[in-house]
Amino acid sequence: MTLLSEIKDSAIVENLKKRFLNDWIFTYIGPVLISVNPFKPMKYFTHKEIDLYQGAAQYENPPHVYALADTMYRNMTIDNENQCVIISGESGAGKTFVAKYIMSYLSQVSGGGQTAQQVKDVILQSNPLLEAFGNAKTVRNNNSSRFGKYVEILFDSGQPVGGKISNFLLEKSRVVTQNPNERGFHIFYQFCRGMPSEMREDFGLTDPDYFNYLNLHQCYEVDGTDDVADYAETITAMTTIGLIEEEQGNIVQIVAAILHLGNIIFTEEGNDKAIVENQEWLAFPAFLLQVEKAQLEKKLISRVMETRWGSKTERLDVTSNVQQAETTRDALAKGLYARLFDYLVKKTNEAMKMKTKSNGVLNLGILDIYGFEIFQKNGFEQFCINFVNEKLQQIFIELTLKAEQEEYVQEGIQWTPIEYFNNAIVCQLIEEKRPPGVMAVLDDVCSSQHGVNEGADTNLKSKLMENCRKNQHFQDNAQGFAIHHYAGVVSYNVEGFCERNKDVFNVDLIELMQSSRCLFIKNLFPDVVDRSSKKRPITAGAKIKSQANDLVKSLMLCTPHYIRCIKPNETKKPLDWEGVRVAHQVEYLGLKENIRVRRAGFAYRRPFEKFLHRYAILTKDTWNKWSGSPQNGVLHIMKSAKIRQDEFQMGQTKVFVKAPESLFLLEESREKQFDHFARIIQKAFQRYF
Ligand code: AD9
Ligand code: MG
Repeated sequence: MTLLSEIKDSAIVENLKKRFLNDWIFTYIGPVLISVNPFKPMKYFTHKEIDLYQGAAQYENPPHVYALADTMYRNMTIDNENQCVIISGESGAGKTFVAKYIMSYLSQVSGGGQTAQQVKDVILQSNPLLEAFGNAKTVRNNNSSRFGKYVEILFDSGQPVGGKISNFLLEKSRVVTQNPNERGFHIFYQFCRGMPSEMREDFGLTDPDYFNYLNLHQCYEVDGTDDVADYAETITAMTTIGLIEEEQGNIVQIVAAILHLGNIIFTEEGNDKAIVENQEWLAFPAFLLQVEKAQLEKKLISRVMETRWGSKTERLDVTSNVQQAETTRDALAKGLYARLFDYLVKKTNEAMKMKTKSNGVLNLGILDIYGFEIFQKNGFEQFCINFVNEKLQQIFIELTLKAEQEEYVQEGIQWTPIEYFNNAIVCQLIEEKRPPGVMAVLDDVCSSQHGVNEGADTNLKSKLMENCRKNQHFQDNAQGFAIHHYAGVVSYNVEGFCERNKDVFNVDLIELMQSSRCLFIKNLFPDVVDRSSKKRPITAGAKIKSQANDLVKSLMLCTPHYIRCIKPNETKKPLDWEGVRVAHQVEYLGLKENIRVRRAGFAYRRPFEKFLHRYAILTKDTWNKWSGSPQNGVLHIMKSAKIRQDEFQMGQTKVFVKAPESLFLLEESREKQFDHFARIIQKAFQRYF
């Protein structure tokens, strides 16, 4: 890309198109990898390519995700630095696919014994397991990640010794409802269809259309997905991460219980009071959850209120109306599912926990989150998803566009600044405390609410108008508000924002689950129930904000790599190129600015000391005995390696090299020199023995 004769969006799109239609899905902008979703299997992911890319310099082979994975792995082992790769792009652009290629590459090139093999198996198998429970068909993507994850692999001397997965905000509302043409999480269909029939009977699992949580829009099939085959894969994955048969049974039990909860329907008895329409519906979910049927009923249709008279506290059962009972039922289903998901992540982490302590451990992180989304109707979940994407774009801008240019100025390198859109202003609009951004206003409205408050969302809308309208990226509209995100304008419908943000799993439901005779279920709810506590539980918005900021902090401690995924069409078909869609992505991903900074700038920079340390072997004068300043040492090496004067510049503390070719030249000379030494040593060795 940096060699294009003219750097403008249309030329970038044209270049990507040519490559795409010739089956080249990868392209570089310097070290940044662009990946265009081919929507068909490509033939260059075999053992041959693994061999080809292993240890090869970037320029030797066509662009490939294996090359990026190899660079990360080598940087880590050679420079002793933690590495991370940030994979971004909109929903369906191929992030999860590319993340899996990286994991498989690393697992194949890194050696190790039994422990390493165990870590690799768990990491690879965590993919089908967490995808079964955390992915679903959406209109954008048939296998859309509905949670974010950061997978860290720990290495000691280049061998995997452990791993850790951090998960972010699962879209749990999908358990109870979906948009038209979308499904719930894959696992529901896998269990209903793939399980042996006698087992299915035990859990009351039948066709998905029997369950209210799945039959809302009658969407059951997904192109290219075989729920029966995937069921077998999920079971294998569970076994690999160490879930024994009994635990697997408990998991099925919970998933089935959730589906049966959804079939409990309420009706009004008069006086705005909900009752369960048919008592028979209660028995089976109560059995699966191992709780008393009467208790389940009571907790669904009433709630405990406490009133205080002086030092005395009185507990009162208050009946719910139909809508409140439905909300409670759905809250139980969502809460159970979310806890089950966290449990699976916890078990996966336990299975790849480092066994022995070591000081030399380095980590390599792979970030694959849900991509930027615009639907017809966008709710609280889209708001959170798009916020996290906004934060990742911010890291990219900070590190590749801003920091790079600032460094040139700091180091006194000649430089003409390049303009770019900095989305910090959008992040502020969402997460700033003062003046309050959308999240702060939302938390404020939620905290002033007591119990179920029907006008909360409307109140939110007017409060947002009051506080945020000065920001030019904020707009008011009929259903709620719109945000001008870096990737486009998204209209959010405020309906349900307050309830989803409060995310209360009420104390009554926790007590109910703690009364379960099934230890597995009981253990999912270790919460200490304190009704008198005035402390408000953390809101979903506050949680995702702090998770996103923690994530940014850990990413900033690593040497970052970037993959920018592009979705070529909406049809999900191979060789279909929608130029306008691609142009939009090229624009908002900032590829043009990225190329400009890259081309006008320097491909490589290193502090003088580090450079000298690495290339001292190239000259007799510098090898082991350089007594001059590191800066002069660098100049001496450059001169003897015949790197042209206009190919590099000396800054205050670092040397900047323009084109990667000069660097490759240095690397090659270094390798030759090593070979030369190796031969001398070998000869000496032979002579001696
Ligand atoms: V989301 O934000 O999780 O909704 P992703 O993760 O960006 O999204 P994903 O990797 O799931 O997208 O890719 C979507 C689909 O495109 C996959 O299920 C494949 O069918 C297809 N795909 C993506 N990348 C490749 C590839 N390199 N080769 C073949 C691919 N097919
Ligand atoms: Mg994904």
